[in-house]
Amino acid sequence: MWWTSYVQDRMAANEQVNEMSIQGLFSELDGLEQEAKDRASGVDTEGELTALTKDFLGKKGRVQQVLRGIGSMEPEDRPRVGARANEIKAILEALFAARLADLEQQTEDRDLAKRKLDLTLPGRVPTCGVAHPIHAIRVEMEGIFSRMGFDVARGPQAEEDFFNFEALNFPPDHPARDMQDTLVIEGGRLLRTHTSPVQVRTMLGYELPIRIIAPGAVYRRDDDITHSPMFYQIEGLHIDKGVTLAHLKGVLTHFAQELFGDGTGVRLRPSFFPFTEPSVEVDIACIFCHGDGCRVCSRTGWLEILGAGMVDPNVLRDCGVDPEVWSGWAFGVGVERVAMLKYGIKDIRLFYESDQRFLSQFQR
Ligand code: 2NM
Repeated sequence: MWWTSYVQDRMAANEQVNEMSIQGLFSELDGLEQEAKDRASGVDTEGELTALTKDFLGKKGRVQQVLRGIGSMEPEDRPRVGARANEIKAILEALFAARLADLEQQTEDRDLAKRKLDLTLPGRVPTCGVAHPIHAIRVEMEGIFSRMGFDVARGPQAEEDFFNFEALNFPPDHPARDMQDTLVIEGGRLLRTHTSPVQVRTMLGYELPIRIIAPGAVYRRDDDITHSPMFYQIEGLHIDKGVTLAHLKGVLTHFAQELFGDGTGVRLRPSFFPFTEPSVEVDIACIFCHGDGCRVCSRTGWLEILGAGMVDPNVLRDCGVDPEVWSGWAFGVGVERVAMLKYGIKDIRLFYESDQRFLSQFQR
């Protein structure tokens, strides 16, 4: 029939038109992809990229417009075009995301380049000051005696001969009184050679009984690796009725064991001081070889750490204390010597040189 071939012709023609417009659509989509790529690489700011993204992928964007046209296509053509449009959408999403990451990195790089402060550097650890080892040991020793009931007494470092020597039973010709050994200053005073004058002042000025320690700087004409012209001492004085050498040994044993550890051996040896009778040297069992004998203790197994004794009745009398009623003992210990033994320091001068490399090792 005439119309049959007409309809067939029309249908074929329609299909051809259809195929042509679909091809047009594909090349339009290809163009879209290329254009998006070109424009994305030309974008300089995040704001421009946001606008570009909206232009291509937004609700009314170019890709969406293509997808909207799908409704008017033949049903069998829709999937092909839809799939291609979605593929381009995914490509563009990835493209824009990558470009955004680039721009963000660029912004951060520019920002860092402008900075004088580098906030990525590790912080400086604040250094904390430490107590000087001599101070720390002195505080430790003061603590031991104060827990045993001793008060801390102080006195002048520029002393009178009377308090430093005369009242302490030093005969006028005693070698320590020689100007060669004692540092003498203007105005008829001397620099105290021990803190005993503090004990004298306490006996003269305070009620009995007495239980004190006198820590502080003392001065002697001495200068080598174990002696310094200025050093620190702690002296102790205990006066009461019925006080004996046994109390002295008990107190000093407790002191030595607190400082050097439980079980540290202590022994007394006879000695001589002008202000005590009897006088003793107090040794501790060598903290390095524990009594076996080593270089530090000269193979004796013992280390001398302090001097002590029963206060001489002449001293008590000169200081206004009746030796028929009262008795007492005294001791003196060098702070540097204890610190040198405890920390194994060979040269006393290290304590006074303020070298941070030395001092910072005493962080507690
Ligand atoms: C020492 C050794 C022995 C001592 C004596 C006195 C005083 F004032 F009571 F007589 N004060 N310190 C004394 C005794 C000091 O130092 C090695």
